[in-house]
Parts: sequence; C-alpha cells; structure tokens
Amino acid sequence: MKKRALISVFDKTGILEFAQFLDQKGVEIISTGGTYKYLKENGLSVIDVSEVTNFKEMLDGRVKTLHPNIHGGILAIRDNKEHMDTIAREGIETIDYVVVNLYPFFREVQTDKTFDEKIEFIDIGGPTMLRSAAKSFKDVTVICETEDYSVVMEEMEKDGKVSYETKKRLAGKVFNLTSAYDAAISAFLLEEDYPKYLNVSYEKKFDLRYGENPHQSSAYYVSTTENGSMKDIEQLNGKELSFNNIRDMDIAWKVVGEFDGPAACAIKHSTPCGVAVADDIFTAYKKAHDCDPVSIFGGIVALNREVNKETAEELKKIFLEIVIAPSFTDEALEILKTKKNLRVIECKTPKPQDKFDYVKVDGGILVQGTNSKMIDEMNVVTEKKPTEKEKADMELGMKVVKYVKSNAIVVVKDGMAVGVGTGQTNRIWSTEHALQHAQEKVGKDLTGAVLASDAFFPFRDCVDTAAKIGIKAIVQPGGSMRDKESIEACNEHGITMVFTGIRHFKH
Ligand code: 93A
Repeated sequence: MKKRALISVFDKTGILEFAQFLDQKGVEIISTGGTYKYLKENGLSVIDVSEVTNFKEMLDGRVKTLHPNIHGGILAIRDNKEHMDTIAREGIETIDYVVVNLYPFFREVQTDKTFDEKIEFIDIGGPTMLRSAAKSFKDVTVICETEDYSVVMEEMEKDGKVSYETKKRLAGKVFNLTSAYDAAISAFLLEEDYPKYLNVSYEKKFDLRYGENPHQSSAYYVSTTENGSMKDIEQLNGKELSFNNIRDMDIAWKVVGEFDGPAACAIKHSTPCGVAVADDIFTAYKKAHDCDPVSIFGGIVALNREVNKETAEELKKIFLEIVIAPSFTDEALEILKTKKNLRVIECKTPKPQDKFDYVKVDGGILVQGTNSKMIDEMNVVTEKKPTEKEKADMELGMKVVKYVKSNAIVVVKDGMAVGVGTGQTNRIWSTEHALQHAQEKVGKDLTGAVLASDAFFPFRDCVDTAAKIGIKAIVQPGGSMRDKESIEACNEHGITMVFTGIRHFKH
C-alpha cells in the first residue's frame, strides 16, 4: 500500500527538502492551506487536506485537520484486523508520517499582542495530530521539530525505514513539547491562581558540560512563559558557561539589581564576598574588590552600570570567572577580551522578573513567592538614633543579607559589605565570623560600622560581641521574645538599633 505523509507546519524551515525526499521515496503528501500552497508553488505534487476530509477548512482555519479521515488514518493499529477493516469500510487510508510544527504560542504570548490575538495562537489541530501520531508511534513516524528531518532522512536512506527506537524517541519528544505547550497556555490563563496550579514550561537553552560536579549531567532551561534576566544574557567573550557560573551570576545580578545607584558585587560559591556602592561604577568595583581581596579571586562580578575603560583595566588585574554588566564600551570590551577565558556577559534586564521561587525536595517541589519585600519600616528602638550615613549602610546591609545563607550577618562600613557571616547554625557564630572577617579586611578600626542580621537575635550576646569591636548601629527584623534584652544591651553600649519588620531567611 502506498505510504502517505501529512505535513502541516507553521515554520516552513527545511520542509521543502524533506517533502521532496519523501516524494522521491514514493510517499504521497497531504498538506494544509499554507503548507500546501508553499509545497505546490515549489513544484511538488501535494494533496489538499480538504480532499481527504471532504470538508473545506472552516472557522478561519480553526478546523482543518480535526476529522476522522485524518485521525482514523493515524490511529488505526496496523496489525489489528478489526481496526483495518473498520477504516477500510469507512474509506479511510492510513497516514504513515506526521510532520507538524505548532503555532508559536511560546513566542507570541510574550509579545504585546492583545489577549484575543494571543488566544488565536493556541494550536488545537496540530497538537491533536502530533498526539495521535505519537500514540501510534509503532506505525507512524512523527516529527515536531525541524532538526529531526535529517535524522529521519538519514535512517530512511540507510535502512529503507525508520527504526523503532527513533520512532519512540520522536514520540517522546512530541509529548514533551505538547505538555510544555499546554503548561504555557495554562500559565497564560491561570496567572492569577499561581502557584495553586503549577504551570511550569521550560525549553532548553543549551546543554551544559556537567552539573555542580563533573559526574553530574546537566542542561540549562529557560521559561517559555516568563521573562527574566538570566534568559536575556549575551556572552561576548570567554569559555562556555557552567552550571555553577549561571547560578552564581544569577545571584550577583540580583544583588546589584537591588540598587538604583552604581553598585558592584562579587560572588563566590553562591555567597556575596564583596558588595559596594559609590557615585561611579569604577569606585563601586574598587570598593567591592577591597571588601575581600582574597575571596574575589576566581569569582563572579556583577556591575549595574556600563563598564568603561578604567573599570575594565581594574577588572583585568585579577583572575575572574565572569563579568556581567548591562553594557561594555568598545574600549572596555577590547581590554577584557585580552583575557581569553574571561566570560563577559551582557544583560539588558536589570531587575529580577520572577514572581515565584522553586526549591526541589526529593520527590517534590516547594513553590513560594519571591522574596521581594526589603524593609517594612525603619523603626528605631533605642535611645540613640541612627545618622543618615548609618541608615544608608543599614539598607545596604539588609540588601546583602537577603542573599546570604542563614544565619546571615553582614557588617557594612562606608558603603562596603566588609564582613559576611554565612551559613552558621547559630547566630553568634555568624556574628563572630562576620566581625572577625571585617577586622581582618579593613583593619582593627570598625568604629562607625553597621551590623545587619537576616533574623532577630535570640539573646543579647550578638549585641555584646558587636559592641566590643566598635559597632555603633545594628539593623534587624526584630520579633524575638527577648528583643528587650538586645535593646537594653544596645542602650548600655551606646548603639543604635533599627527594626525592619521583614525577615530574610535563606535556607
Ligand atoms: O487552527 S488549528 O488548531 N486547527 C486545525 O485543525 C489545524 N490543523 C493544523 N490549527 C491547525 N493546524 C496547524 O496549522 C498546524 O499545527 C500548523 O502549525 C499550521 C499549519 O498551517 P498552514 O499549513 O495553513 O500554514
């Protein structure tokens, strides 16, 4: 019996060559409106789908292939006699190849088209054919991606047929696509109800060499429905990005995104090791570097202003994995490009866009709104009031603490996060760590420095320890049973303390 292919593609890339190939192999080609016209114009003999369905396309093309003559021909099991008798009785012939790519809903949903226009990009007939063909994969070769034309052509050329394994893999790709496609539509319509309904739809951006460690396989996926800065990156120089690179770069970019003025941030192992603000980006970077000149080595640096020549020269002085910024001057880029391996990344989306955060647990996933609320109020709870300078450093401290693993303590001086106490299992160790670190980096004099904490102090010990080193201002959310003890300690030591009302746990 003559083999038949149904071709209905929105993206016509490579379809002519593939259709010609099928034609040469004696496969009869059936096509829908636009595809039919395109193939016909290019000299192929094609059958219009309406000749198969005995129905004209209708409802502005909403119904063109949704017909038993199509789906019967795809879904009939070839070695089931009853199935074959049934379609024969109904005058339906089998379809052996289904080649479809869908209306580009992923792309169109992110444009500024109207709601109703976007609805029209929901493909119904396409996924239906793909799903029918994928279910019938033993009998039907189904192609939903242009890149698979060559795979099928090679096998047909070599073996005269497409193997079971390939047909199964192609079917799996169909359901992978249609599930992501449906999730994207669901996200579009149920936006308000999220995360009550989980609508995750991602497409692969690229494969990664490995994951967190070389023995872990890995790939990078980006959302098909949501915008975001890490979707918007362009690599201008350097080695390929790694799993750890992307993760660290994301944090670095989020940190500098907290600031409206010029800011720089260095990240090591997901932890900020230098964050600073200044009137210009050169100074901000210099200060971020000086927060911790040891840890920044091999780190990831984010800058929230265009990188100019002098900043590039400064960046070039040490070994860095990545520099990410909104733009680079030509001169700056030239300087950075002299470092062959340095990954130079441009990102045009300055602030994080995600509304939700996911945390993977074994066999499940936790969903939460992103931690986008910084400070509720600056409530001074001590006799001593903070100066404007202290207030600015308090804000910086809180912005950094948000990205430090709990228990998190950050010491800030003159617009620089000079001490970062991270990931300790009690608050006093984090406090000691941050203070010790700050002393080492900026010398003994921490007079006038500010201490920020991601959560309340359970006891007064942190205040007492900070006082010994010369800390004169503390910012924290407040809310402990023993807040009073910490406030008393501050008053005894002449420290000002501010409650923000917003906790920033990061577990
Ligand atoms: O509007 S639809 O949901 N109804 C259908 O019956 C149908 N059949 C194929 N969309 C349908 N298609 C889609 O048309 C395919 O998925 C493909 O993307 C597109 C190809 O249309 P044309 O051949 O007219 O360019």
